[in-house]
Amino acid sequence: MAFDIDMIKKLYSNFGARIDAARTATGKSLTLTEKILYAHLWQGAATTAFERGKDYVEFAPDRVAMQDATAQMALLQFMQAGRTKVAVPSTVHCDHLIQAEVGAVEDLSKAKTQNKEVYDFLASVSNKYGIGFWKPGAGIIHQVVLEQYAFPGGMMIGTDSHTVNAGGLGIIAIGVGGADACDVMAGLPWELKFPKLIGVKLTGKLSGWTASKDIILKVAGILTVKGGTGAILEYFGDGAKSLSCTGKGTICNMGAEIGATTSIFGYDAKMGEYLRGTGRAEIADGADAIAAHLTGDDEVYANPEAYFDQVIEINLTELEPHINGPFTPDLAWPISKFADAVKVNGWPDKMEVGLIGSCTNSSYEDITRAASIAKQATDNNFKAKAEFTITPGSEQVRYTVERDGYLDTFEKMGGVVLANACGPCIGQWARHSTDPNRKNSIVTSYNRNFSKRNDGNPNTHAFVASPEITTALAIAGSLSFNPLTDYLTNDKGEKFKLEEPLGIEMPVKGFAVEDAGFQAPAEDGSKVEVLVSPTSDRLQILQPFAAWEGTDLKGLKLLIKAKGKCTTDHISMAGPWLKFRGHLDNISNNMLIGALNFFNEKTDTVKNQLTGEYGTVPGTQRAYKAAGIGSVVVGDENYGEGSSREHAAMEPRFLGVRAVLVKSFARIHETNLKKQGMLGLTFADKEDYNKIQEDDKIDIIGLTSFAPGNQLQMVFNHADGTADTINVNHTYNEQQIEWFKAGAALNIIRREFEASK
Ligand code: MIC
Ligand code: SF4
Repeated sequence: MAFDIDMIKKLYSNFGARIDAARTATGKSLTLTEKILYAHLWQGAATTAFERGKDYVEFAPDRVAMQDATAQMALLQFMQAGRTKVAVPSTVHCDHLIQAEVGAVEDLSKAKTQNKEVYDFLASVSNKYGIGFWKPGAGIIHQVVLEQYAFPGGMMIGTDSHTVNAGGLGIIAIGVGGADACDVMAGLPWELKFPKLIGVKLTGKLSGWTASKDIILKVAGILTVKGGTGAILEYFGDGAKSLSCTGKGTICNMGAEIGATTSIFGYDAKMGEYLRGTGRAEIADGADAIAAHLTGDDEVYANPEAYFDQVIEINLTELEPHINGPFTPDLAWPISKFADAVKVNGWPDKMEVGLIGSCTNSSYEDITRAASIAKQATDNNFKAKAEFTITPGSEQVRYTVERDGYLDTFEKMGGVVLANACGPCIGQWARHSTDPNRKNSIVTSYNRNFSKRNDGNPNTHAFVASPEITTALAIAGSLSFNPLTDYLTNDKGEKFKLEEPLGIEMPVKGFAVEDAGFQAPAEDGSKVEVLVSPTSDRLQILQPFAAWEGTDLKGLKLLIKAKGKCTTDHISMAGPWLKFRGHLDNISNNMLIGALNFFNEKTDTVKNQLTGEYGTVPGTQRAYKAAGIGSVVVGDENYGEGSSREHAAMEPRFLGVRAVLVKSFARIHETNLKKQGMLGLTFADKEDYNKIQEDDKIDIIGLTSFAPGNQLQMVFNHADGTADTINVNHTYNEQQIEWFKAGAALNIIRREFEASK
């Protein structure tokens, strides 16, 4: 379970020298982000000034973390890389596959039976290759990483977009697809476009009902779901130092919702306290010794406009609690304006369920603040009007808050404690509903609220808020309740007002746990066998994708022109489909079923150009595949936003889609497409989106001279005999073009391994 202190000490001992070299190379003072990035340049990579948003740079991350739903594909790929052990400390966390239904104990035991095959697979691959394994029930990956592994000044990647949560402890933590994780575990460099930098200056101090969550809800409103794309957000200022370490984690966590590569805070006293409180005093001592390197240079924070590409300033003293939604996390409402918004927009005022916890908000502090509200309801003989659930982030937090009586407080209020897992946050929720067609509202302290995300129901209006606001609203059972100003009346007619929440950052008696749920790998895994049954419907050994045929691509069919938001949830839905995450053929049956077809405004109904009939997207694509015909997917802005799941790239690749052409991509998804040997292209002129017609046959020209910076051409041959030729952009560098040619990045690793034998 132990973090790798030797690795950390080694990094810290070179830190100053690397930063000095970077200062000399760039000729300027450095932000914290730059310091950490430069300290992690791949060995041999030149320390030079990189152009932000442009230069691809190779890095050497210190760690890899994987959650069960994405680890399956990451490790199925790793098994083909020909290595005997992972090259950097890595862990697997079983958190996504547990369905929330009645409560922690029953749900966990059911999950262990239902997912036995997958858990056994993950446990044995981990054992074989030297990967730490966190069993189901141990907790949500990001909370466990924050408690056990994150450290100031480090760099880690994780196969989940909320890996960024660890930024709360001053580490550059980035969400990636499984193929990227596979590279790093195989001992190869990890490549990232040198990011743009957004500085967020926090002044003042939080008070009353306002929590760390409200800072990121506000930032999301300012930057929108696309505003952080290609950028790292660096928080600084006195306001930043006043936030608890886990509160910082919450802010970094939801940076994923604005597309940020990651977010980070400089090392400070709160982080030191958290490290010591979670049994990592050695790291705190090491960080104290190089504290000046673990924050941005003074000149940078004194004059941020000169060093960041964009600067945002937020005065925490004036910040109101926020509620964001519905259907998108960037629709930000200060609580004083929310009741009106509910009325004007006709959102269902009745709040049916309040859900707190998740990787975003399940710290000791969060739980204690929410519990202080719950307790007031019980003390005033007021029974919560809405259903209420709590998902603790880790067994350590759960055990500690139970010991300290907080779970009891929630239960008295009518709350149900769910397993330490993602549960309803990822649609693993058997919601008890009488009529799924009824418009209804829920509020969560989670991060995402895309349509259908939590319960699969498009009629559910999901809003996100802090745990304390969520709790207050659940008590009142109404979206338009404002706990800052409004009163509640109990059955006896007694009127009362909820007092401001009171939280405790670190447990006074310290954290405790009986069994944290960790399983260490075998020292020598060579004898460990990894079994995948050929008849399994949940796991399937991967077959390599075919290499590029060496010619331009002609006569492709348009599979779908997707309209509007097309997140990874639209491309490869989670919820009921999570069970097929290790079986590429089976999960491909969900490909793009949530995407809206531009031509008929329907989901999962596209024209099959071979028959002229309308069919499902996967069904139609399978027909093209059977006929040996490739296809093209067309999309709108920020295509593939949301999660890191590479299934959204592997499914189209597997079913024979040859290119995805969109107005813009979300970062992780674009990389995932490239890794899998797919063409991910963008319109040079976004207006060209309008030229694409339902019956188009498509050629992609220029592939024989495919080179960095060169446009490609696409010809859209319309049914009436006319054609439009358009220019399309790409961001492939030389190495990524090699991935395309080889059919996938993994094919190259495999080839090199074979050659080295
Ligand atoms: C999510 O929050 O959407 C997930 C589930 O954690 C995903 C990963 C996945 O799809 O497995 C993420 O955020 O990357
Ligand atoms: Fe799990 Fe939700 Fe966090 Fe994703 S966002 S890791 S699904 S709790």
